[in-house]
Amino acid sequence: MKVAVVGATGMVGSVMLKVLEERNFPLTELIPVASERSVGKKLTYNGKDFEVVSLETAVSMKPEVAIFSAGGDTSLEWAPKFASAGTTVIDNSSAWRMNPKNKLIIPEINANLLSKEDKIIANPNCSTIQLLMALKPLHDAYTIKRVVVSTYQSITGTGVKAVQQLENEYAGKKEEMAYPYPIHKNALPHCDVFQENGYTKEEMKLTNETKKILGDDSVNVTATAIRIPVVGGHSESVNIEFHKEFEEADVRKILSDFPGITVQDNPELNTYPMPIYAEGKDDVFVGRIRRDHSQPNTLNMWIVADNLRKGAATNAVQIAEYLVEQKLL
Ligand code: A2P
Ligand code: 11C
Repeated sequence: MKVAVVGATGMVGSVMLKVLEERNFPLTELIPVASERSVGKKLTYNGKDFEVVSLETAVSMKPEVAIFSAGGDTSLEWAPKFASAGTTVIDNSSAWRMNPKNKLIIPEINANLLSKEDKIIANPNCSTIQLLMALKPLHDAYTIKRVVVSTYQSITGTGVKAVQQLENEYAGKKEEMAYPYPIHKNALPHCDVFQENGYTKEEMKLTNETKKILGDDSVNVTATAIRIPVVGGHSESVNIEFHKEFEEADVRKILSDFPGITVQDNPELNTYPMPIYAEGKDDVFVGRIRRDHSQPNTLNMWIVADNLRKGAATNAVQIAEYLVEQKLL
């Protein structure tokens, strides 16, 4: 199978190559794609060198699958061109997520919606994926009424430029900045751009993508997204109000039984999820599970995952694996 990775030289793209390799994806030819400035550059995959090509060349090579992580504008312009050439696109940008014609997929939750007709499939936002992995089994059991989430997001979510900004700040260098303020020793209540309603785009992704993935507009989500000087993963403090009553022990069991979730929760031993543990792992880690004593049927918890893995590359590769397994390509 020919697989194109669009944005292969980027933060998420390089993890995609690693994940495809680790999971032994049935790939016969890798087509790494990036901007014109990277064409000709060599990338190593499974010990072999592959040359970066342009988008135009990649379309003409008619790959079976193209996994995109090169920004929304590139996806908007190029995903339809690949789709017209018969390629199934799995897109990691926000370009197609809320389009009613495109499916928004987390394989553990709703891969069953996919069919051969889906030529541009959307990968949800990283902070949405890890949230939904924990919400879905609890929604099935207790019906969620409202979620209040605050995120603590890794700078890797912004891309290479943000990692460079932090390194420049460590070195005391004044160079081009990815953020409007220093990120070293700071916390920015600002992920992605501000919208007219006072929320950022990242915050509204958490609200809108949740409703679409659960297929339930009655689930209310209000979010505050914060950027912190961390690499390795996004963390989320989550307060969930249910329609039905729950027992804490049952919540732990439901979460532990869900594929892709690891419960790390033992306050006596200071065991709880942290980005330094989640980094490089594919699971979503859940801890600090406790009843909210301030109102009925409400739960608090803390969710951490590697935003470049389950939040992006791993989820996209899992979609591709599902398409292969179910013969949907
Ligand atoms: P390049 O390395 O040539 O700039 P990140 O999110 O880490 O910044 O990475 C973005 C990825 O998307 C990189 O691989 C980058 O390639 C690629 N990219 C950015 N703009 C384009 C474009 N217009 N066409 C193709 N690839 C692009
Ligand atoms: C962040 N969630 O950490 C973003 C990165 O819509 O796919 C990915 C943006 C997106 O800032």
